[in-house]
Amino acid sequence: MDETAQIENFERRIAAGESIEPKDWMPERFRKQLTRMISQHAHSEIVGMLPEGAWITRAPTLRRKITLLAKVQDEGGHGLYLYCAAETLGADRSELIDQLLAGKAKYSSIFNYPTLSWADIGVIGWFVDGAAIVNQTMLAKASYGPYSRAMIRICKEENFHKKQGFEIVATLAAGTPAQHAMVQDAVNRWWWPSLMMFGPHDADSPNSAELKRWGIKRRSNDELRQRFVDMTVPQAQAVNLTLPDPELRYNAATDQWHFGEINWEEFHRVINGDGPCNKERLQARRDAHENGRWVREAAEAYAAKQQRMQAA
Ligand code: BYC
Repeated sequence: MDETAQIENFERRIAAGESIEPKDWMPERFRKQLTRMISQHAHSEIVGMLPEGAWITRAPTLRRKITLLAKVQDEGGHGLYLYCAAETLGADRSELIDQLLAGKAKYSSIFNYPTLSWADIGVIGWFVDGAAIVNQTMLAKASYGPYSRAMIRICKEENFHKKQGFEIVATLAAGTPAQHAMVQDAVNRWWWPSLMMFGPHDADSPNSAELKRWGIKRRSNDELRQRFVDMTVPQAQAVNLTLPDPELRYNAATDQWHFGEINWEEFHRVINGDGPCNKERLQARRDAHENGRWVREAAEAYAAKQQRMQAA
């Protein structure tokens, strides 16, 4: 088959809802886009362990501590599934990690904000995992098999993460006036960065058209952001918290919540390395990588020894 026929065949399979698997023919551009997106997603999971990890030692009860520990470990596991999915496209995991450590790879903007109080842990579960579920439930239907299968497993765990977060929020919101104020403050700080997680407006999203054409993204950035807002506003009302947007109002004609404009200047600053915690996050990953060097070297030496013994 010549390349035009291969592309036609590939697009026909996608249109028929078939899953593309690692050994199937795929356009180089499809491979490149997926490697970009999956590796950014993997980095986000790993860097995403840091803001919440900072509260493991300060969790208010043993039960909260065990739950948070499990959640942060889950994020590490998600990163590993996703690096494996990127490897099925021919990417080299150590190169991907080097790109992250060199500050050349993107990861989700949300993880460049600080966790200032215990209430932030609840709000991250509610907003950040909530936004991730909206996005990843769509990606669970992506046309690339290893990515969509990773998403199905990840979404199951994210649902538990969201519930634990909302339970913390509901408890604090129904607590003392000081606890209510603490959780309201966390909501005020995390709301807008959570909306930024969905990426730029559709008209300003250079990758969306290609990703949609090849069935990787089935919904646009703006559609998913709207879905998240519509889902979250009633949840905030149910626990007597307000969202920090004076323009927020229900539109009966569309049955949707209208919301104000995101600060895109802040978004671009954060994704280009100048958010409140970008430097701290990268330094923490570099330190972890360096501190783990002896483990990698020991594992490699052990594997080499096993190979020598088998060959002898
Ligand atoms: N942050 O053309 P666009 C989690 C970049 S972790 C940073 O719309 P695309 C969790 C974008 O990459 C959840 N960068 O891009 C973990 C592109 O840059 P390049 C993370 C962003 O790919 C721990 C440029 O802007 N989820 O759940 O069509 C604890 C133009 O954008 C962001 C994923 O990674 C951003 N927010 O759409 C708790 C999901 N937005 O590469 C929870 C997978 C945009 O051209 N990824 N950019 O230089 C996606 O769904 C899509 O890649 C995005 C962006 C919606 C993020």
